[in-house]
Amino acid sequence: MSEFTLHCFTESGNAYKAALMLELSGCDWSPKFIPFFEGATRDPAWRESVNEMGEAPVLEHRGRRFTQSGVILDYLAETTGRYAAGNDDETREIWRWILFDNHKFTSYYATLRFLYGLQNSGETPVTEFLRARARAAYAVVDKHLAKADFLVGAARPSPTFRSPAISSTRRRPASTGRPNSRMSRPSRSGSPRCPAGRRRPT
Ligand SMILES: N[C@@H](CCC(=O)N[C@@H](CS)C(=O)NCC(=O)O)C(=O)O
Repeated sequence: MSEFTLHCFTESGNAYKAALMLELSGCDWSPKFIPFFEGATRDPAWRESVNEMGEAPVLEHRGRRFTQSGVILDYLAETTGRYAAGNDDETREIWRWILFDNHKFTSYYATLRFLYGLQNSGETPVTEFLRARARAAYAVVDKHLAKADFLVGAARPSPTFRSPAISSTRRRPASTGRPNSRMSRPSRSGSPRCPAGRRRPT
């Protein structure tokens, strides 16, 4: 059994943040597939036993359970010592970008991607609203990255965990809708496949 278990599904950008961090940190981990599109996270029993908030991702480690991608990244950085903040100022900087990510990219970009890319809503006033805000958020990040290699910790030998967080929302164009492979499909043995984090994300 792996040391870490990540409840996830492949279309989830928030799960991807945690999966990427686990891979980059060299953790011994395995995915536990959430049948999200069959409504698993709305099931009261799932909420009772896995996450009362009804969201992916969920990380299990040594009998403890963690939810919220930012908290999961924070826990992994603390536990592994990889990509951690070097001081209090960096900690605050990381949380500043984590909160920006959760607000702007998850609520605007991820919702746009869900409606337009996965549900094929077509262009609507709602998608236009979301796209304008997502573009504005990307512009903020692009402007910051024009001056630095990483959002936080540019001068350090390795980036902080802020990078896995943002990378999940930057990994695909907005209009993706094609089925993806790794975290969603059972393998031949019946267990979910492990995301191949060392390969390029699609
Ligand atoms: N703030 C949360 C957002 C998690 C989230 O929205 N996850 C999506 C999948 S990517 C989900 O499970 N949504 C279910 C819902 O909102 O009902 C995090 O960063 O982990």
